[in-house]
Amino acid sequence: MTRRIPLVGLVAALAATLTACGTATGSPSATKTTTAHHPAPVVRKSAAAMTPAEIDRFERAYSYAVAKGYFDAFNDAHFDHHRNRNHGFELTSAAPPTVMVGMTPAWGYRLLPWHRSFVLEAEQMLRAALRQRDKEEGRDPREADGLFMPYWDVAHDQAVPAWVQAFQPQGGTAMVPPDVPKGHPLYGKPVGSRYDIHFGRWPGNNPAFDRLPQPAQVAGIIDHDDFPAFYRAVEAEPTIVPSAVPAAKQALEALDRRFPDNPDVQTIVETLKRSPEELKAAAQDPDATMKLLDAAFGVGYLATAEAAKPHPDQDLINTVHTAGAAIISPPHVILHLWAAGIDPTNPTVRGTVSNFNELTVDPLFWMIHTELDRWWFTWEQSHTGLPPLTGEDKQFQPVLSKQGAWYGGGRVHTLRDLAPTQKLPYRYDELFRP
Ligand SMILES: [Cu+2]
Repeated sequence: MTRRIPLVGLVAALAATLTACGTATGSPSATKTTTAHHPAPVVRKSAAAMTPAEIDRFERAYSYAVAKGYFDAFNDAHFDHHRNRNHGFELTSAAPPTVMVGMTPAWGYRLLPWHRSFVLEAEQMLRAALRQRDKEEGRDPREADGLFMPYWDVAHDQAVPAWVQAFQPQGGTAMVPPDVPKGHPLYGKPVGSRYDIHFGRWPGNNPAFDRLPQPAQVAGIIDHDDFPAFYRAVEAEPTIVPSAVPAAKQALEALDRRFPDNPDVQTIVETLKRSPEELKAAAQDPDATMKLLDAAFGVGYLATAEAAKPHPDQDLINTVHTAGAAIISPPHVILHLWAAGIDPTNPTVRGTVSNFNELTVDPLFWMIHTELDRWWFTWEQSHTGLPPLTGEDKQFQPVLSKQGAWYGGGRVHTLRDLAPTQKLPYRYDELFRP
């Protein structure tokens, strides 16, 4: 059972957060109130609020780690969904992308704790990488102690922060995934063989996914009472925008005339006939969610493919856009697809952060997941529910011990380490506020 924490608990949690912030910035009054037996938690900041020195430190660590191939093990871990059971839904490499569904509900409930442990491993690895680089370059390696993974405050920024967009680290390898479409540079290479990642990021350039979540929408997600409902709002539950439905229906009729018998168009038409209650019920059924997401990708791809033509039919693109405006996909997939975008010259090539086999070399991947983690962190300040996991599903080892040993990581994280937030070695500079 989940219940709201009484106000006193909330105030205490907020006070702890504020204390942590004060400590990190060196405020002497805050230092006095820090308990002696815990090192001060690292404070993760919004990427858009980082100082030039913090950005420089992060970029030096990150570009070095990518060039050295230190993210290769992270790429492979993220891609190995059978070992990690780390998503309720993930994307294939096909064009249009299709959805793979986790084999049990636990795969979905593991999304947030698994990525929480994954970011912790990455932070630890980046600190070790920076110490290495600092020693090579004769700098003071102690600067690495304060390195943190920033978050992308996507609802307020409504764009990729400028320094992040300019930062596109080169290097790293990944495994060739199945389902690579014809026309893609990896098409025909043996599945599982390694290739050098060609970094790509075209934020906003995906006609089907060109709207980011708004602050009020995120606040609504954080308002869900129990963990499963909160999780589904993050990863599984589409939202209908009633004001956009009439125009969307007209647009779908036009698409239906132009592409008769297109099953994806039919699926969206049927979905728009449903009530919000019916949609909520459907979101509990992974197969129904998969069908809807696949249909949204399929309809969206009508515009994607059109946009890549030498003389695109702007009318068709607009019609797809209007049809899509009535259904908002869950934010997890939107953040990946919006940030990655699509290569304007080749619609089969999506940006790095939407390819589940290679996305860890893009710092935006981590900033997306620290943002989702911040939503969960915020939710946890006023709710007591834990992910409903049992047995082995309560353990998370994103990086194997032999791969993580060099940076002191690769350990098993338990759900008790990861939630609730009190035992975490980090805080956020701010909880999510609409
Ligand atoms: Cu992921």
